[in-house]
Amino acid sequence: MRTQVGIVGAGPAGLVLGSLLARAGIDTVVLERRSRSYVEGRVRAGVLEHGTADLLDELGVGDRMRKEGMVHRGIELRFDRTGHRIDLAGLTGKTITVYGQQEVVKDLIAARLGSGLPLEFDAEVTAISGLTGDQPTIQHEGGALDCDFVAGCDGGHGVAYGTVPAGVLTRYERVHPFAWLGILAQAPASSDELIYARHERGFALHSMRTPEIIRMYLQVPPDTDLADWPDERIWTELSARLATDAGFHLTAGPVLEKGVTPMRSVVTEPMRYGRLFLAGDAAHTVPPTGAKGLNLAVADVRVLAAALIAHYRDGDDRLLDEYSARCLRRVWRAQRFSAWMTTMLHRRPDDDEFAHKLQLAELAYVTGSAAAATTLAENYVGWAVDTS
Ligand code: FAS
Ligand code: PHB
Repeated sequence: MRTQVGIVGAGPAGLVLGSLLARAGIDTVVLERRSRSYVEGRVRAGVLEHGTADLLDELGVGDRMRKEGMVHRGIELRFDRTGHRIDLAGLTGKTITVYGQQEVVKDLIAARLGSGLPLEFDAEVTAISGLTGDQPTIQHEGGALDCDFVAGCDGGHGVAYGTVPAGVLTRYERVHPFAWLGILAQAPASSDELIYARHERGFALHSMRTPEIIRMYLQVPPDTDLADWPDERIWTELSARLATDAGFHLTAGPVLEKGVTPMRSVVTEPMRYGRLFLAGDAAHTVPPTGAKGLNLAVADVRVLAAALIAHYRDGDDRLLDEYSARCLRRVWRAQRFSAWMTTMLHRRPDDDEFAHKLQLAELAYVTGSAAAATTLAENYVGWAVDTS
């Protein structure tokens, strides 16, 4: 087979890139290791930045998001048994949309298959060659795909990164001394907005997918075994960490899905090698505290799509040459914000009492100062993507 852009991975990065390029008449093939049902069943991110939601509308895949997604104008930071609202819309004029990543992926897959564009499931990419030439080849379970460019959108455990010779790329990594135990449960949301709670026992997050399905997370040790966390224990711990003097009540319900996500911060530099462009989690991972993961992936491919379109339409490679530096400025900005949110809200095992007091002082400042709250709000709702 042959195409102009070979895309490895059918997550948000690969699917949004395929959609952006299709709109410009550029041929792509998306190769996905897993089955369609597996990809559509993965429960991951839940918060769409303002710009991400608008892009899905632009791509013609926003209808269900606008119907089923929930527009939120604020979030709550909870500490010392008291809630403090951050007025995202009042401070930035922007909102976020709560709509599960798996729903975004379903909408993008349906649109791609509906338009008859090639999307191969169960087609694991095993090798990529010729990246320093002008005709790379992607080897996958179904055969070989010749292309002009390869987009490595294969996530944090993909193959693209490994096809680059040792010593060319630099990986900056921080492994955090905790993980998130996440559950999806059939229960009405106990709050209209997201609650990020800092508690002596550890961090907790109350989010949701629909008014009847809630998504919640608990900070747990990194080596946590799910078998040690029966539903009863999860609900008890969540209630303890979210408790307030005003008498907050967390409504429990049947747990539909649970999993433990390790907490890592990773950045790969540069995000390009010859004809290979890394995008999304293939290039970087952020702790989910700042709700940046999916949104960063979308921002990367918006720049990559603009660059590829300029190449094919005008023979102009300026944006391709600037791709990595442009994306990395945004990636490190998101890393800083995610690290700040994570440090402010999580209990590190080696923290001393002074560190705990500093955390509380930080939270009191962020919720007590318009300037500090604006800092959080403008990063949380997301920044415009410059593709000029
Ligand atoms: P993805 O990982 O989504 O997609 C990569 C795709 O490439 C996958 O479908 C994979 O099967 C495929 N692939 C891999 N190797 C391949 C190969 N050799 N050949 C072909 N295909 C291959 N972010 C948040 O903001 N909030 C959260 O709560 C949150 N929770 C998360 C929980 C988990 C368990 C994980 C792993 C991530 C979570 N994230 C969260 C981050 C997540 O949302 C990512 O940022 C987002 O999926 C990034 O999208 P992609 O870059 O497209 O990568
Ligand atoms: C989610 O709803 O899955 C979610 C929301 C906010 C986060 C992380 C995850 O920061």
